[in-house]
Amino acid sequence: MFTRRALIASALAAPAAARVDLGFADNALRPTTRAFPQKGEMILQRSNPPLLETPISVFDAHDFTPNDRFFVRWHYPFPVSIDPARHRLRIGGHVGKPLSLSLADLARLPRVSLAAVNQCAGNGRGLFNPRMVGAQWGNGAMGNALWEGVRLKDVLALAGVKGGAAAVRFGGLDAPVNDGAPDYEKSLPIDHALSDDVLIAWGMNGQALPLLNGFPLRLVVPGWYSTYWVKMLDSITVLDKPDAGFWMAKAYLQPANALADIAPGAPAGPRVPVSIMRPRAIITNMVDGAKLPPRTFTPVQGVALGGDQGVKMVELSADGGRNWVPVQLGPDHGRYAFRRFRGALALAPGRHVVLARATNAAGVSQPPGQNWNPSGYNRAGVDPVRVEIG
Ligand SMILES: Nc1nc2c(c(=O)[nH]1)N[C@H]1C(S)=C(S)[C@@H](COP(=O)(O)O)O[C@H]1N2
Ligand SMILES: [Mo]
Repeated sequence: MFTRRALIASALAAPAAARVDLGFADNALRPTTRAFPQKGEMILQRSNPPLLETPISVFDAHDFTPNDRFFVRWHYPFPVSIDPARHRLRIGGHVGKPLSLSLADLARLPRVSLAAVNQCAGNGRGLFNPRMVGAQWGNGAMGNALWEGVRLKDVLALAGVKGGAAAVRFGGLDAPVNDGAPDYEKSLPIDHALSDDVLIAWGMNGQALPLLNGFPLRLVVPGWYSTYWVKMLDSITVLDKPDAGFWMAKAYLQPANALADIAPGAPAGPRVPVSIMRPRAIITNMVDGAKLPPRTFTPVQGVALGGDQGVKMVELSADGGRNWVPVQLGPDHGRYAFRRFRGALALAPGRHVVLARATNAAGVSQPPGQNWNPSGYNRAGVDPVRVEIG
């Protein structure tokens, strides 16, 4: 006698027995677009609000990522027409004198320029295994630019930060789609906000910021993930207690340990806001799965970042990490910038896995495996590149 459940089970048994092979590599479909204003060819992750990724080949050709190839990430819709003459930056909260500053007001302060890597906290999320929800970035949600503007601390001094300040919160012109969704606001602890290297920038690689990268003003927080680099900056609020808002207290949290990792499926445990980037080396002249012609020495080049410290060393391995050889580093544009590297490996015909590993000036290096976490933040492990010679 058949129960209903048994009938269903037997009906499913036959088709489920055959293997389904769709014949395409996971994450292989990466369409590009040239449709976005002030942008050249970009990998399209999402059109609205835009998520545009920089093709890795762009990093292979430049120390400074060109503005028209620089990645783009927005959570919410933003104005697509901005009159810089009418833009105002409001500074309020726990200050002596609330201010509303024009771009001309800001330009009267001492000017600073600084090279720094802007990297999404989710850069490389699409390379984790198992995968998690969120934008399936490859390693192109990052870029290096020369940022020009003024020091945040000089702007805060104009308003006069009162004693007992705990944090500084930043907001931009973009706004949530749904009623009640929290405005995109991020904050820095007061000591960090008052440090020398945090900038309010209007310039990027000698030009105005592209609109998609935050025209006319953005925060630059060197060494920290770009979730803090608030674009189209129009409000700064000094807080007398830590920011309890959604984007600080509920979003962009990672496991509270050095590598921000847990075993896939393990309980999340205590979490802290993402902050300082970790050292990474990304090979840019060969893609994973490449077939390459045999050569005595196969060139391996790429870009490295050190987090909030300079890059001290990049090493290559072609034997699974048993032996590492240091490679030559390119020009030093400062501790927060990309450092390009160039080396070579003697690779015999056949299959190889090429590894590149960065170490920063504080001696922090990349772990061999992936630092998996449920949101796919802070990817820090060595990214293996599989190649076939011959
Ligand atoms: N106003 C505003 N600023 C923002 C965001 C945003 O959604 N709105 N996203 C942040 C995140 S998560 C990233 S990764 C960077 C991306 O900077 P970019 O688009 O200039 O590359 O912007 C940051 N600043
Ligand atoms: Mo991001």
